[in-house]
Amino acid sequence: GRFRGCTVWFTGFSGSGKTTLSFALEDYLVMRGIPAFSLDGDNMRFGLNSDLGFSDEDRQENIRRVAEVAKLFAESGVVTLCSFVSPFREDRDRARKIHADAGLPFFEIFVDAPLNVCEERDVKGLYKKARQGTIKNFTGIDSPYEPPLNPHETMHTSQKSVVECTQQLVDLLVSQNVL
Ligand code: GGZ
Repeated sequence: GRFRGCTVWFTGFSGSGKTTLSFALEDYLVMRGIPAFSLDGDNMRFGLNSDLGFSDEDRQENIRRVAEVAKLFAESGVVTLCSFVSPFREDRDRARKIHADAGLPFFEIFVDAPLNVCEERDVKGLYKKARQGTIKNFTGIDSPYEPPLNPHETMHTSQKSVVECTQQLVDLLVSQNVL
């Protein structure tokens, strides 16, 4: 088949649904024989980036390393799905540039669930801890989030099902000649 390597970059609050969408899209692609792989905090922050925390500087370095790894995956022909809060525009722009310089497509997806919805979900109980002050620098509570100004797609995960969101992403990849 033809070359499809690219990176789909999901950004949004903790609990917004980034990883859920990434896994759903990965399943969809792999079932159709298209190599796809998900990178997120769970497989990056415990290994390669285990030396990094959540200060602005550490997040910047986290995103830089992830972007370099994603570039390599994409270069190898994989549809690389990155789910990171990635709260800073500058860091996401740098990730895009790393791909652009290598001639690889990069799609920024804003996973846009309102903070109060993410906080109500509180899957890991982290918002509660952030409100209590047990966790510091939590995005949306005491650390900023800069929404994308011009994302390729915005996913309203509080209003749409996972299936609907996945279809929206597939439509994007088709329109961008990845699929
Ligand atoms: C934000 C935090 C924090 C702080 C721990 N702020 O819902 P999760 O648990 O699984 O996703 C969050 C994840 C964020 O890691 P990232 O690598 O995506 O962050 S960044 O892109 O900003 O570097 C959350 C958990 O780690 N977590 N502490 N203080 N999220």
